[in-house]
Amino acid sequence: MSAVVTLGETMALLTPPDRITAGSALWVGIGGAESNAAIGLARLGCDATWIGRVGDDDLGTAVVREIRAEGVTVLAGRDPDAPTGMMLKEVRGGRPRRVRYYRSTSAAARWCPEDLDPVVDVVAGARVLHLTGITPALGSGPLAVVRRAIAISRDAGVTVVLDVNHRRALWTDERARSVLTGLLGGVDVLLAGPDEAAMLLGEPEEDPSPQAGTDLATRLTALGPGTAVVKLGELGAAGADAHGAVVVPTTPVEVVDPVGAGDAFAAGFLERTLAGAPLADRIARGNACGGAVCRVRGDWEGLPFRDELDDPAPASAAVVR
Ligand code: KDG
Repeated sequence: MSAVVTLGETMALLTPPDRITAGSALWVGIGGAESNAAIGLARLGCDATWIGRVGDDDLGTAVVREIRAEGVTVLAGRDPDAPTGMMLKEVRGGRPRRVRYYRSTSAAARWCPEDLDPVVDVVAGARVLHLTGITPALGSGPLAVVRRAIAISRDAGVTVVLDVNHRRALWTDERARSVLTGLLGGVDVLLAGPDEAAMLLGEPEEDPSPQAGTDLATRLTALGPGTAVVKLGELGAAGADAHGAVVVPTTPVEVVDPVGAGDAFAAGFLERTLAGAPLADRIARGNACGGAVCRVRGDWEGLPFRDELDDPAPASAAVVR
C-alpha cells in the first residue's frame, strides 16, 4: 500500500518550439496535476500511487510508462472507446503563454464511481488521498468518482487533501465554487492560490500580500478543512491550522515555465506532512519544490530529488569527471 494515493486525469502534453505552423515539430510529453504531485513525492522518496483512466492508445501507453518510470505505482483503467486526453502549450517568444485542452471526450471524462471498485483497498490503505479541483470539473462521472474516493477515505481515516487547481477553461467560477465548497466538509487540507481562495469565499480578488494570505487561509479553514494554505508565488505561502497562522517566504527563482509549480508545492508539502512536520516546515518544502519546477521547461520535469533539496546550489561550479 502507498502512503499517498492520487487520482486524476493525465494527458499527453504537446509543446511546439514557438507559434505553430504547418510542419512544426511538437515535443510530446505528459502532464496531469495529480500524477505530477505523485512523481514529485516519488522523487522525494515517498511511496505514491496514481489512479487514472486513459485511452487504449499510444498516448495512454506513453502516460502509463512515463509515470511508472518515475517510480509511481500506476493503476490506470484503459478505455477502448475513448482517447487519452491531450493538451497543447501555445508558446510565444520561447515561453508558454496558454494551455489548450483537447479532453472533453477523453477516457478520463468518462470515469464513473464503479471504476473505483478494484482500488477501494488501495485508497483505504493510504495515509493521504491527494485530489485536485480539476477532476470534478471534467463532468458528472468524474465528480462522482471524487465523491466516492472522499467517502472511502473518510470511512478509513485517510487524510484528504484538495488542491483547488481552478481551470476556468473547464468550468465557471460559480459552478466551481458550488461544487468545491460542497466537497470541503470531507477535506482535511486545502491548497489554493489567492485567486482560488477568493473564488471559494465568493469575494473579489485582492493583490496578494503575506497579510492577505494569512487572512484568506484562516477564513478558508472556516469552510471545513482543518488546514488551509494560500500559495503566494514569489512571496512564498501562508497557512493556517489549529495552531494559528504562518507566512513562509521563498527564494525567488528565474522562471522558465511556471506550469506545475502548484503540483510541486503539493509534493513537497505532502512529503513533510508524512514526516509529521509542523505547518511552517511543510510550507517551506512546498515552496522549495515549487521554485525548482519553475526553472525547467515542462510541468514536472524539474521536480527535485531529495539530494537536490539538501544541496540546491553546490558551492563549486566545477564539473566532476
Ligand atoms: O498543474 C499542471 C497541470 O495543469 C498540468 O500538468 C495538466 O492537469 C493538468 C491540467 O488539467 O491542467
